[in-house]
Amino acid sequence: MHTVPRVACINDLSGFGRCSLTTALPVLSVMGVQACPAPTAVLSKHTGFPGFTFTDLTDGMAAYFESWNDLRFDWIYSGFLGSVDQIELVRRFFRSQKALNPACKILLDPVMGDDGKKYSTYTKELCDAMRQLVAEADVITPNITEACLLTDTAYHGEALHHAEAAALAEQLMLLGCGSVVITGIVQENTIGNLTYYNGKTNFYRVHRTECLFSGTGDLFASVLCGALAGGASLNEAVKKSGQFLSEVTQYTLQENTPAAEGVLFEPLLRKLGDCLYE
Ligand code: PXL
Repeated sequence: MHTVPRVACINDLSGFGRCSLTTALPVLSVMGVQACPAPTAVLSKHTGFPGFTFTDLTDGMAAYFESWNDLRFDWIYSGFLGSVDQIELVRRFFRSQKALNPACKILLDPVMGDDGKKYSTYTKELCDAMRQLVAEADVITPNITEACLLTDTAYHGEALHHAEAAALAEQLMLLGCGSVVITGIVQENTIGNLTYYNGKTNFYRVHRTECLFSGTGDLFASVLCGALAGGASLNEAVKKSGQFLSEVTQYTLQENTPAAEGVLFEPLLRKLGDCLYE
């Protein structure tokens, strides 16, 4: 591992709305990790706002990744991907980095939808391609909507018993990934994240806020990535991410800002730097 862990962050850059790269970069930096962005698209605002512009960057991505073949990454963190071609380019990048450095680990957040609905950009072909990409990952972080889409399971809301979530995680493992974190499992006034690793499940629950803010999945995966790249175990990393998300959503709720603007993580970001390389 590098003295400062090095992470390739494959995600879109949305100019407004606190998601994808504008979340990943500050979070990883404050956690003592070098974040190297590979933008998949540039949007003026995320897709939850009317009138956003979208510039697809697929055409430049092969050369971009090619120019990184003289670098070694400790982790690759991949998020929003907008086309089947892009998924294929990312799959090749995963493989070339693993060939260069077998210790390189992959965190794949299969950003496909939320709250029972696919994002407008998500077609059946994209779902199929994402399923194949999951097979390459060491850790995946689907929410319940994404877990259902990936496993062709009917979605019945965010409330799941432990056994139902564990069964979903087992289905996801069959796709070929190394471990699973299912995020956003609601149980009464708590929200939990279930890990499945080495045949064992763990469930971490925190206090739940009533409001759904956009970008929480990106924030969760970014903190998880920072902790993992810093050497935390999967269970430690999930605990830390869940606790941070709980604090930040409670703070955001108090401030009463529009949900589409995302969670106000900036005033609390410093807290993530308090326990570097635990
Ligand atoms: O937070 C997920 C996400 C990432 N990237 C873009 C989005 C969204 C959610 O709406 O629009 C561009």
